[in-house]
Amino acid sequence: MNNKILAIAAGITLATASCGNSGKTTAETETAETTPAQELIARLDSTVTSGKFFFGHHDDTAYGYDWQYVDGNSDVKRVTGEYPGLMSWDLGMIELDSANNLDGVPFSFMASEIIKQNGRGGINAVSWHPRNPASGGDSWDVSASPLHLLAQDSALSATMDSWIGKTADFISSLKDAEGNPVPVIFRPWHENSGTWFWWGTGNSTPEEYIDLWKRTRRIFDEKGVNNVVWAYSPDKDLTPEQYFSTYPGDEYVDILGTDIYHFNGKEGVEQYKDRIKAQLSYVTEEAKKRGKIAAFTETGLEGLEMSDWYTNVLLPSIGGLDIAYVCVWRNARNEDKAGHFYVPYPGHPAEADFKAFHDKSNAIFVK
Ligand code: BMA
Repeated sequence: MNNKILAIAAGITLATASCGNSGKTTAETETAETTPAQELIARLDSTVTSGKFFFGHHDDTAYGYDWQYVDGNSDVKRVTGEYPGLMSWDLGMIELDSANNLDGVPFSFMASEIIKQNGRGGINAVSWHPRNPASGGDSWDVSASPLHLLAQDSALSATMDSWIGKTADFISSLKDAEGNPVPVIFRPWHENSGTWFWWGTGNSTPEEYIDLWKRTRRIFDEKGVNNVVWAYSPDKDLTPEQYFSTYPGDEYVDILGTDIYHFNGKEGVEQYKDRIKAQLSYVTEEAKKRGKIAAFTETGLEGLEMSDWYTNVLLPSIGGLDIAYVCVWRNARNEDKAGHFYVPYPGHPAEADFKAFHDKSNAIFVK
């Protein structure tokens, strides 16, 4: 824990801004107020210190295996009795002023669920799968590489700025009933070490990628957004050198994360465990050295074909790692995307195991 976090945890206001002071504007630096982002950082840090971690689920209250938009519903809650401690959401399509995100979740619904989750003592994380601003395709369309073009193409650059601005406006609009900004973890430009996104490897140089982060931070800072905790989350199988080759820098990032999925069911267990051990060991170590938080930003076994996955695969894989949260991906409605779910629903064979994970582990869920 660095001194800044200690000071915040102790409720002491700070005289100077330093690395990772997300969204701290000049005015705030002068008055040395603790920002909502700093409060969330301190909370995440004390969570790690206590040996606990938030359990996260993407789009938790929007839809589940066999339902959608039922007030208060959640597959996690149906099985465990509680909501996940962290809810994850995605801003893809906000850049086009769409009413709904890429998976159909209305942004108005998302905003109210983020506020509700904050009200129950939970936390929220937000990713972003934006369209490809050069081709008009989706995040996975790598037929054009906008990051190679940004420096020369002023129209494209203006589009990029306005798109980032829309995410900043959405996030800064999140306020509780008293009008206080609700802090969120923002995890833009994720899985960039993979080749599947237009901002990823093969479609950008490390320099261009880092510039994109700096651009993103500049736009948020210019707007005075003070409720963002910034998460960096490349994908699996990276040496520390590779992981840090696209790292924007300690002044731009608060959370060192990584996305690692479990593939190939039972046969893939060892590979999954090895991948976690190899990467999250140095990620947690580096986070400590730099006064940052570490997190397992995305994971899961699609379709949960192993009924003991939570207690026998996930838990032992992350045991002993100082991470603030682990987040699994969404339970798509089976009729929309068959078999695309990561937590059990009532009646699924992994139900009892997930309940045991809830009851007996240090994972944080909320009422
Ligand atoms: C992927 C899948 C897609 C979804 C995308 C963005 O992992 O779940 O169906 O559209 O994430 O949420």
